[in-house]
Amino acid sequence: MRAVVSAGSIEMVEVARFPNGPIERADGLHWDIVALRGSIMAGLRQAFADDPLITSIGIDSWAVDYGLVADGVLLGEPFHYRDDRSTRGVDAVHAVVPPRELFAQTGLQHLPFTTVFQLAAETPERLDAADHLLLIPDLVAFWLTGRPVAEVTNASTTGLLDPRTRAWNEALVERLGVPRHLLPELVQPGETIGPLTASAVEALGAPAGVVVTAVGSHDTASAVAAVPFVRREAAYISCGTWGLVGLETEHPVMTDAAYAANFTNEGGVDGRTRFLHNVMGLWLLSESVRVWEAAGERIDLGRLLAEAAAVTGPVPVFDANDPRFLPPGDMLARIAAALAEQGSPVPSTRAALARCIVESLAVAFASAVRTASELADRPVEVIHLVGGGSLNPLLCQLTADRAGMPVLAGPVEATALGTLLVQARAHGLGGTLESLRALVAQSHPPQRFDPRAA
Ligand code: LFR
Repeated sequence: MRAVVSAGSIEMVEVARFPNGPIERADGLHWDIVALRGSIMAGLRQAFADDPLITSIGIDSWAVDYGLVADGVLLGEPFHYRDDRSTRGVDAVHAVVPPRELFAQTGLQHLPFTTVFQLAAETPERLDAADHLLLIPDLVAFWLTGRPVAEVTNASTTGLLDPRTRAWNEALVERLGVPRHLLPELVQPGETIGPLTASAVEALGAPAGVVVTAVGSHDTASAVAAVPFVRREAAYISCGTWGLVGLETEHPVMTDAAYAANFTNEGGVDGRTRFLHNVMGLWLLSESVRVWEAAGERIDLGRLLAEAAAVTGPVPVFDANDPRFLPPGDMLARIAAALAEQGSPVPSTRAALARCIVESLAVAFASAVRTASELADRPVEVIHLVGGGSLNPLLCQLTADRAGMPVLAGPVEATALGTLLVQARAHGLGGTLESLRALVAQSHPPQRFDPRAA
């Protein structure tokens, strides 16, 4: 995306979009980092060709995954968090720091793929060889500027940051034997990471003076920064591959109840806390579509969802939080098994199965909103649903129905808006997070879905 932002408007244009997903290698699931880098560089080159007045670049991606860098060179393709090697690391970490204590130290929900578990599954040789551990957006910033940093919102997903001080948790790092020198200097959203290197300037055809600016480099942090909240009694759902459901709070919620409910305290822009729960998200649907397409079907998603909306009669629901749905593979078989185990009928048509998936997501979303509200002791009267899921009217309507409150859908590009607004603010726009959100509300008015009577 590229954009021109002023006090009254955001003009945003999509420059490039490219596929990105897990690839199977002999040693497990990875990211095709060479292809990713090529697509990023081509997109940036195009952006500068389209608008030579661009002054700043901001970078975000999914969380937790990292590259190890030695002498400026990446040591192999980063692993994908859906690779199951990290489950080996879970036991190793818990043997040193039991789960309840780990929550007290990090504030994080247990997810088997958190960076700290991935690191525990690394070989000591690879860790010893490396100079820096760089989360994916920090790796891209390193390629562009030569400066190794750790942007704090994404660092908050590693399981190595103290959520209260927002500094590396030195004692924990030492106890777990993570080589301290791997963890770079932390930077805050809005800080300048640095100018482009001479070779980046040349490769991108960039004008003089362009800098890389830190943004909420965790995609969910940027999405939450751009939620057009108009009142405090509101929850958000950032819904794409994942559904991240929760509240923005002033402080982490580190209670026993938050631990028991497996809620997380990730770092937000401007020192806010993203108190939320990871729900499996539209991955359930996209993996199902992948299975159908692998069998030779061509799926028109819009049509499938329209048919799913027209399904009548009782719809079975399954637990969308079940960890069995995490890895890639035959999603249809896993959903069928989950339904059969609980004695529910397995839908026999594609439309009915799509309805069952979306209905199950809506149930999980509504439940996470209720839990977040209870745990943070804050009333919630409206839900903002941003990201790709906001284009799915069935999901928005069913979430409103199940939660018994209005859903305000959009913007779909909340993450991009969050990265652009934080850059614009750092480079002269000024303002508070609330004024940035007001700008989003004005430029991207959400679509309202009222709950229907049961
Ligand atoms: C969403 C997201 C989630 C994180 C998951 C894995 O894209 O960043 O916030 O838990 O991906 O990194």
